[in-house]
Amino acid sequence: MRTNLNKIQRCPGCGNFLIHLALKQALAELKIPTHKTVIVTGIGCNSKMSQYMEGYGAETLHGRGIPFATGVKLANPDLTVISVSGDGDSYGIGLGHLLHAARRNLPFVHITCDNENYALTTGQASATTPLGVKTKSTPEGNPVPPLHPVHLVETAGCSFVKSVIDKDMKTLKETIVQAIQHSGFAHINVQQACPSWKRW
Ligand SMILES: Cc1ncc(C[n+]2csc(CCOP(=O)(O)OP(=O)(O)O)c2C)c(N)n1
Ligand code: SF4
Repeated sequence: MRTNLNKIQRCPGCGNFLIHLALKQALAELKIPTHKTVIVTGIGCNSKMSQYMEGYGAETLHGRGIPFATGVKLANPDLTVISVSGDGDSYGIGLGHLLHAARRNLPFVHITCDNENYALTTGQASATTPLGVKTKSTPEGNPVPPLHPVHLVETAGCSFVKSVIDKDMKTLKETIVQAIQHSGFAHINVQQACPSWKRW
């Protein structure tokens, strides 16, 4: 259980501040005690969320947060398990885990902080980077169309999947509350600001 929180390190204007706050507000509204909460993250800018919140948390491997969260939920179904990762993690290296979590329908929440790039590694194109956009890895414009995460996860059988913008804090907090209360797997794609790399 983490009680000594590290100094939060994010760029000014990062949407992860808003997602983090909305998650804290949702857990507070539902009165879920810290000893019943587990935040599981992959690796990425977003993934410090598990370090920056009171309670239990694990910063796992890039793309492997969902299997870790699955194990936690199976071992102790009484825990509220929130998995958080980036679009690079959720829709790239970890996509298989996301789709199988949707099929299995275990009751935990996965939040994707979708800033449309690999931010921690300094702004390469991801599976949600729009077509034609210039990034570090696509200097002449992204030649590959983005996938549509909500349709994809819905098609895999997920009965709760929503896309929300980070700056609409009220909707974001309410969506997280509904996702936690949902009886099966719930996925939230958050359109996240990344002023350092997402300049489109
Ligand atoms: C197996 C593995 N592959 C690659 C990396 C390098 N890596 C660390 S973070 C990251 C990208 C993170 O992007 P995203 O998941 O979108 O999160 P963000 O940083 O944008 O929040 C990569 C490729 C790694 N740590 N582990
Ligand atoms: S690089 Fe982007 S995602 Fe990472 S902390 Fe800075 S603004 Fe946030």
